[in-house]
Amino acid sequence: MNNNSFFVTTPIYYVNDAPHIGHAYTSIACDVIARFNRLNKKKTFFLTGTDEHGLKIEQAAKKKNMETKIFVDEMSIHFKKLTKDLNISNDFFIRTTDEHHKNASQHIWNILKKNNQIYLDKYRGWYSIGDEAYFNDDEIITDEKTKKRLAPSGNEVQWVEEESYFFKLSKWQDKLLDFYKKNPNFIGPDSRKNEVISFVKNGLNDLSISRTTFSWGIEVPDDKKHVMYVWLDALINYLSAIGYPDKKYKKFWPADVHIVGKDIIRFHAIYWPAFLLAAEIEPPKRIFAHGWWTNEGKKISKSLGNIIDPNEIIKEYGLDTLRFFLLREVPFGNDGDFSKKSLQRRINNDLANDLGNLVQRVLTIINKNLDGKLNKIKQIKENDKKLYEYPKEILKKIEINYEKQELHKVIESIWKLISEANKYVDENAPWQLLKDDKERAGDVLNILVLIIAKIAIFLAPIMPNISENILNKIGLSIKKLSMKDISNDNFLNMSYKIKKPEIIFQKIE
Ligand code: ME8
Repeated sequence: MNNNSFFVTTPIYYVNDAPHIGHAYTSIACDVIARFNRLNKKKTFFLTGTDEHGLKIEQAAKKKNMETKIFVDEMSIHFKKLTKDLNISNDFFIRTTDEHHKNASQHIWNILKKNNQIYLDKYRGWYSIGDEAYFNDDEIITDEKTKKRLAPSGNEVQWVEEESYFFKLSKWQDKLLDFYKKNPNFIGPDSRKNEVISFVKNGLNDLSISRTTFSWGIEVPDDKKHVMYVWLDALINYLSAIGYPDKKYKKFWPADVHIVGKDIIRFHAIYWPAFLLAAEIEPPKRIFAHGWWTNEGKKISKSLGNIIDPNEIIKEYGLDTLRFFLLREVPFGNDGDFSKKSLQRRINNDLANDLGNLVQRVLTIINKNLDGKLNKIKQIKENDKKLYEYPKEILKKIEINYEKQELHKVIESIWKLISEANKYVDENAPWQLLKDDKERAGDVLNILVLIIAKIAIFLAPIMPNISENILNKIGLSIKKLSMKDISNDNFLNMSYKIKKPEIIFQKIE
């Protein structure tokens, strides 16, 4: 693996239903991480896609009276369209019904078999189609009213008894614990890490990895009666998408980070490294599980009829606003509640008052009073230094925040910079200086333009359109800039005339 490469993934989403704000959240977070790494000059590969096999999807197609393949083809398009609607910069969109993916999955199966990791037996136990997961007796809850048996997620479980291939997961318990110890950054945030480790410490059962009672899956090599368990098939997408089994997959493998929701941490932090170690493939470097969004305090679910369609929010408030809100409102890793009230508060305070106001007043003064012209800064005074050096100071911190997926801290740092810049405007009162000391006024305003450009560079991964819009007003484009320019003070185009800015963020009454 190339040291300068970076590989980030979203989960691949089930196509049984239309995408909603939860899917948008993970994809946007990964997009921000991918865009930052590209701006930081890493050779980046950003993967997303759809998970198209399994009983849940077969049943969803049946419900619609559609042939399963036609159904998944149609549903996958909605997810692909969402990546466009969200301005997601993915390098590839994998579908698990792709031929190449099927071959890669069978290839791994054969290696596991050759390595004596698989045996044939009979599965007797609980299965939740909603979760596509097996559960132990002690995990099952009985609903007092309906007497139905439920998985911890609330999904109903069914009793399954059928011939099945098993993966010798129990054998990996100690090796996994050892792996977590040697790789302390493997699971983030820490709260999730502790949860996973205590689950593994409680003991692992061998895992059923094939089914015989339905056929919508990847065939098990040499045993056509069986299809692979959908999670084995699904996890392999992270390898097949970058070319596995061809050696070229090593250009990006091991993945730098798989970003997932907390609902699927167990599959990623336990099953996935166990499968990989058993197949003698290096596990990914890190799994990060983010929290869960509710809608105005309630669980988001179809039966409650409170699914949030990201496109409706985009239509009402704008795409970059949504991207910003999701990452600003809740520390990445924690649960969050989506409400229009908090969205509007963020727009009025953070975007209109802080960012919008800064850009607006500085560029307007230059446009009105200096004929839009910039000059080289003549003298940096003592009281300029704090603001002038601030971007360089936070760059290192922001890089570390990105490495730990502390996306909310990235935004916090940028907003401290914005607040410093606004304070500097107030303290230096350039409108007054224009009357008293024109040269000093020019310096103050040019320092501010430089700072605004750097704010826009910092914002580019999070709000790509807004950032480009700001940069364009000062004759720049992100296409010609990188994170390195945060430490560079000479990239402003002095022959450019600052345009009169239009209002970037409208306050909401
Ligand atoms: O689990 N809040 O697919 P899936 C936050 N196919 N994130 C949410 C969310 C919410 N309310 N709802 C969904 C699968 N998500 C498997 C993955 S990967 C090899 C296979 C996001 O369609 C979150 O990232 O059920 C969650 O983990 C994912 O969507 C689940 O998507």
